[in-house]
Amino acid sequence: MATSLKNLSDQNTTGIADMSGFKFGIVVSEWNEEVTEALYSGTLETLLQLGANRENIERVDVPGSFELGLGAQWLAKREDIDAVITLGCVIQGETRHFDFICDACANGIMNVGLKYDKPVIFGVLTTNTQKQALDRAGGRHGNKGDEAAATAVKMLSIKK
Ligand code: DLZ
Repeated sequence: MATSLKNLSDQNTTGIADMSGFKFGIVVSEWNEEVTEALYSGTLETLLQLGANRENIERVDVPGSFELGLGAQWLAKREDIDAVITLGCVIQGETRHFDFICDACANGIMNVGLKYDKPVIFGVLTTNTQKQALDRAGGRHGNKGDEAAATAVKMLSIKK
């Protein structure tokens, strides 16, 4: 389903487990900072709303979305971290850079989750314009950060 048909902040979280004892790592890309900071705000707020403790949420910043996989690995390999959420925003430019960054970023993030057997969530917007990104970072299509947080919580609940 296209995001334009679904509000990213509308998540069904019925039946989720108690999150107070779980530790979350959040990796934030500095590129397109206005967008990624809005994603971070949504992620943090939603994790707290769903029962996570503030002291159990740790943030790591990386330069760009290409580096999200490695940042996620640094957190996922730690025994005390239960789930990692990656937040980034890649906007289409004039060259093929977009494709390479998106491919590497998505594959890197998925591989970390499979390698460490932990939820590693893809909270990355890949859009044609900055407006489309802002629409999905707290704008008219909700906030992908909310979706990413809810997904981490759902995956931990399933695993439990
Ligand atoms: C270089 C680059 C470009 C052109 N665009 C973006 C972008 O839209 N979003 C993003 O997160 N990062 C971008 N980057 C930076 C790359 O992710 C990466 O940090 C650099 O290529 C260095 O490895």
